[in-house]
Amino acid sequence: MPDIRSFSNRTLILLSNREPYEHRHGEMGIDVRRPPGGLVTALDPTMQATDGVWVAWGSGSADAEMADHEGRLRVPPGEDGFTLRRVFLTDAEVDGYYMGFSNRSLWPLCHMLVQHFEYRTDYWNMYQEVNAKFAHAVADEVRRSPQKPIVWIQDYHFALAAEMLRELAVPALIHQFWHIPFPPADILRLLPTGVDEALLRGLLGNDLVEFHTERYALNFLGCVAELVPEAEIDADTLAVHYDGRRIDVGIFPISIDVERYEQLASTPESTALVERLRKRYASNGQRLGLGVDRVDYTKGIPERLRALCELWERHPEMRETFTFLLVATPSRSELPAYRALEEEMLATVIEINERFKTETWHPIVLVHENVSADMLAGAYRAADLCLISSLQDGMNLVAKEFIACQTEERGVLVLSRFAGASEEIDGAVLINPFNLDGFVEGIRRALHMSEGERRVRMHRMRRQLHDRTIFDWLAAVLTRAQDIIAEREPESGVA
Ligand code: GDG
Repeated sequence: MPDIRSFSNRTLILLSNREPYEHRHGEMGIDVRRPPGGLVTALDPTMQATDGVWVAWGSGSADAEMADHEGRLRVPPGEDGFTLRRVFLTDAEVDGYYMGFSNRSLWPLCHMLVQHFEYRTDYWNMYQEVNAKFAHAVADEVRRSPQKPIVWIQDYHFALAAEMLRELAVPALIHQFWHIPFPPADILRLLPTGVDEALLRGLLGNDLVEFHTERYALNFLGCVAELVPEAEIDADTLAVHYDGRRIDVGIFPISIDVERYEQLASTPESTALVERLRKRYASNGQRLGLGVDRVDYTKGIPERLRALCELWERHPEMRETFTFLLVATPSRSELPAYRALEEEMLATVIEINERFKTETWHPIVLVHENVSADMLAGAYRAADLCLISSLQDGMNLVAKEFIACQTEERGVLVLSRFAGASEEIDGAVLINPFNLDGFVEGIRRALHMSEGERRVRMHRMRRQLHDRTIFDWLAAVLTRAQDIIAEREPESGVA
């Protein structure tokens, strides 16, 4: 757990697009939903201990009626932990800021998948307006705060918020975690001239900008060096001198709540699933492979299906002995590129199954829906192999969840070298999803790996993961923020 004692004279004000609790009208009245993901769980204790404020988009159908006239309410529901400040958006704002600039422009650009990049001036205008709207809500919370706050911005939805907060003269340390890759300047420059620079200046409003890997941090510094003429880069200490200030750039690979996944993998429900899956697909020398993704073009799902198809084509002995379970969760289906990908995936799965199926066996078992966390954990534990084929991926938490759930240490992680996780995890079989032959060989190698080698690799990865949980990540980020305050305000007594 992060050491937050020395933090107790600061309020943590967090800004993210997704809210930690969402109220929706359900059949039985109003339901509250907590989005899946470790960030909310990890932050809850810190938010409560610092009496923090979480500012986020109020996206639920019953969100407004559960909050006061300023969009504020106390959460967790029924408890008096911290304040959630909901910012409500019009349909036009959601279209332009979220669907538009965030997900059609920045998401593909940062993942360097330029064929999906779309820019429209109205997306950009709305992104600026909505960033300003959130910045005003954060500034208001800073003003209300009885003690000096720390503002922590999450992700690419808010590239402009830090600079806007600075213009509003908000007296707080401001830092931002960027969850996705940061592209090199040649890619960022696909934005219209001036928009690329405006994004960088927006991020330079922070006191500290955090990335998962050194590669993304260096890309960011490279972009600043090329596109913000008066900024001075200090590549040795990873810092930028700009506008009379020093902006630190930090490397903080995110992780998961490891113990929670271990526990999830041994609930009675998941244990029953493990037994069912192993009996059906992984007994008598058969093997079970697994993929878990949101259906997103960054995850390399067609590339993975192509490699699997080639494996069964070139190595007929793998037919009936190797089955692949594909858990593909619908995502962003309002966007045409995601609908097209979904159709392609469904058609390819049918094609592969038609081509290789026998009377008793289908090569791919597709689960095309959101599954519960303990079912997911059971699948991770049952699998002999987990295949991650991202074309680009900030970190990829599936890799870490698989490792956490592999309590029997039998499985092999086959991991794209374009996932941030590949720069941290030591023990996976690395593949390049753009190299079909190498990808097929990687899967074969994993399937033929001796039990001893599998165990040694998985044991090593599990040990590493235990030393780097999401709580260690949070502690490292918050400690760095406190160190910066202590350097700048020695009288604050923070350190
Ligand atoms: C972004 C960055 C970075 C998926 N299907 C189900 C389900 N999931 C969960 C997984 C995992 C999460 O969704 C996906 O996390 P990833 O890290 O793989 O990817 P993004 O959603 O793209 O996240 C990424 C991350 O931010 C954190 O910084 O690692 O690179 O792109 O936790 O388990 N969960 C459940 N049912 C499903 O069907 N319960």
